[in-house]
Amino acid sequence: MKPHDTLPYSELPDYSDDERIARAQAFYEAIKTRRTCRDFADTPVPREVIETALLAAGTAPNGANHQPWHFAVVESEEKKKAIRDAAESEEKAFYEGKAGKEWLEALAPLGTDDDKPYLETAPYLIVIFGQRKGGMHPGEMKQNYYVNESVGIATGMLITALHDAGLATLTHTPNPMKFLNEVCERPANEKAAMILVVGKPSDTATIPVHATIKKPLDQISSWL
Ligand code: IYR
Repeated sequence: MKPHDTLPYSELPDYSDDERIARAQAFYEAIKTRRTCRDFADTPVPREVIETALLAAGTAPNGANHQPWHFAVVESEEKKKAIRDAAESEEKAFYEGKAGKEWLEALAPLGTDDDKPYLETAPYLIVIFGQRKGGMHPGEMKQNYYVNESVGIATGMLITALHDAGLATLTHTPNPMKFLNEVCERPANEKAAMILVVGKPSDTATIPVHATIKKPLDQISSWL
């Protein structure tokens, strides 16, 4: 192995325990107000907010630091319509039976259906692709590692950054998503993971009560 360069681990602030507790609490209070939104306003959002949130997502831990993701930011009316049309026809088949009874029953309290007007109304659709091959540098076609995990973490950080900037999101996963390569002009080594719909909620947006019920700590964790 060649020796590699290192830097001191110095950027993490050394809070007191009390500060850490207060900060953890404040972050929880802020993030627990995040809600999936299914009714967006067409109000524009500055591109710079999206760019900076994408830079934040791009700092996510990932396999071999190959950063195996691509974020296609769709803002043109024409592309948004193409995505809506294709997604709605996939979703129609899903809701008309492809999903199966158990899945449709699980979704009933969310009130979702195959009508997805927000795919055209929201100012941005960020189509998130995982790169099966790539590497760190442009033009490389190396094997990438832990692509799904890396993309999942980056997406979580993107949602968190956008929420912190006061924007609502919706994770949308039409199935299958192959059509997104063509609409977003992405190569075959990339696979769409999801569409993140981004914008401001409409004045009349609502949330299903079902979605507000979160498992308590003793159900989501154990201490060994
Ligand atoms: N992709 C569909 C269905 C859907 C599936 C799950 I699991 C959800 O939590 C919500 C929706 C849709 O977008 O309607």
